[in-house]
Amino acid sequence: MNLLNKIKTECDLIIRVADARNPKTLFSFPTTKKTLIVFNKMDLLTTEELEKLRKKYKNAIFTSTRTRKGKGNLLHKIIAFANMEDRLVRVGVVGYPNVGKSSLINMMRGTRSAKVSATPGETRGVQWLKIKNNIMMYDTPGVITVKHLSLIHISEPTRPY
Ligand SMILES: Nc1nc2c(ncn2[C@@H]2O[C@H](COP(=O)(O)OP(=O)(O)OP(=O)(O)O)[C@@H](O)[C@H]2O)c(=O)[nH]1
Ligand SMILES: [Mg+2]
Repeated sequence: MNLLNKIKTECDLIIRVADARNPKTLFSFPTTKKTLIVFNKMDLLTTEELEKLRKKYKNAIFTSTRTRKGKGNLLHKIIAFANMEDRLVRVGVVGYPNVGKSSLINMMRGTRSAKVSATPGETRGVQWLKIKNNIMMYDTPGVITVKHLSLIHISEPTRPY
């Protein structure tokens, strides 16, 4: 089973992460599971750019793992979901390479457990990390699709995930 299908099967809640500077990095992820959209790296946006994005994506959560903005909001939404389910819930974090998936998980946990790097493709394997007693988060490698290849300039050959 490929990784995205595995996430769809195993996770109860899916977090789709994109780089706020480039909303096109939000790839479609059709699933019947509850999904949250996160635009990370909001610290790199001007106030005007942020306002525009907020208007366009009214239900999205805006975060910065640098300034920790949006942490409470995202955590609140995850906890609210977990409390409703009243059992251990698994949260899958998906997105293109380098958008800040591992950084987000570290921010939610409050510790640096997931490896972060400026180099896309840092996260190789997949790992479960506990963020609360009843919440596990699934850190995954960035997913590279054909659409993504047209969005970024890649100087090195890219491994397929
Ligand atoms: N300015 C800024 N940089 C960030 C933010 N979040 C992450 N970064 C940086 O973005 C780079 C990638 O972060 P990662 O957390 O490794 O991204 P990832 O999505 O897990 O990447 P892969 O595992 O390679 O798919 C690192 O250099 C981080 O320090 C943010 O909110 N603001
Ligand atoms: Mg990572």
